[in-house]
Amino acid sequence: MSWQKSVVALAAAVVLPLTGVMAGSSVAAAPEGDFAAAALPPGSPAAVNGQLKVCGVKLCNKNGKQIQLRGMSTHGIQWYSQCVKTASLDALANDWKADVLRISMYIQEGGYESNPRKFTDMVHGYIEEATKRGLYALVDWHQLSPGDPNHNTTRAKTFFKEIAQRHKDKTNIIYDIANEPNGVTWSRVKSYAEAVIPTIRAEDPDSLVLVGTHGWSTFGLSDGRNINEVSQNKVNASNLMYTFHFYAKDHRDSYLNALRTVSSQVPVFVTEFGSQEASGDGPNDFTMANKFISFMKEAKISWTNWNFSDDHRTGAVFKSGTCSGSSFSGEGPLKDSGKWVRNHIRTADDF
Ligand code: IDC
Repeated sequence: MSWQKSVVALAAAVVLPLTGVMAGSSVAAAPEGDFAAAALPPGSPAAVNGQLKVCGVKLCNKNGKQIQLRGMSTHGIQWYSQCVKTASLDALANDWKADVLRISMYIQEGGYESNPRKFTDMVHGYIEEATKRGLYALVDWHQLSPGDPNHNTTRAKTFFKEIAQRHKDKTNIIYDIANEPNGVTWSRVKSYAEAVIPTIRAEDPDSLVLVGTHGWSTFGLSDGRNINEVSQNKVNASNLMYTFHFYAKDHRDSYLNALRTVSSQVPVFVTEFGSQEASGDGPNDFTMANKFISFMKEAKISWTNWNFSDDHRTGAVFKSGTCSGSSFSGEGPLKDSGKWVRNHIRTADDF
């Protein structure tokens, strides 16, 4: 494929060393405009599909064709930036043939709130790296604890305003404004979304925005709520999808049934899932995970898997120690979950 050749050429001429991105230092010091505005390689997933648009309860590309995107989520970039570098991103684009990179920026736990400038610049850098490789860049505002996204509304507006201002001319940005609301009602999540989305749309009016749902993005199921609460009280915004997360070993058929129901009611993007327990660890259940994968394929539900790191847990795709090296292609560096998900990403796209 021609875009892969251009990716190789581009990789050889990387303008912004990723080590700088990781340290946040040289990027932060760079003057405005030094963020080499990357172009999408012709024929790449993001070039072929262009600006995404919600069509009914599905996701459509620029031509109005229903599509499914598949890819990986980083681990928290405050902990595992060493896994998001030239060689690993090349493997994700060229060997895994992914369509989308979810950039997981925690807010607490040593994330954004501890150094907004540094983390915003890291995200700018990763967006350019995703763009060079023809991937969609899914910017994940990874609030988790506290679970009420309103705790971070002011920070979210500041962050997303700058991200949208800088990248509004790109067609491959997806904004995920709340990773996993929890211990909070749906109406509180809805108010948060309605406060933050106008900030993004003021800069980037046609963008695709995702919002997490209550109960750790389970449409309230994990909080013991009725999953119809969302469809009965939708966020007042267009071009919006709701997110659903599952961990197959723990969540099983009841969550699969919930996903079937909610995805027939509203547009759904699965921004996080694993084949293990909800801890992202423990035994894989590939039989159950395959049931979810088949359904998402049939319903054209886009997904990103957790996670693209060498953390010791079973849900991290790389074996421990992989990220300090430069070999990320093939099955060699992968744990079982990595082999499994790479196979599910490599199969032919539907666009
Ligand atoms: C886990 C990380 C782990 C970290 C923990 C708390 O793997 O290293 O200590 O978060 O931040 C989610 C969350 C995601 C979790 C993941 C696995 O979005 O942050 O990652 N998970 O537990 N929801 C369900 C599972």
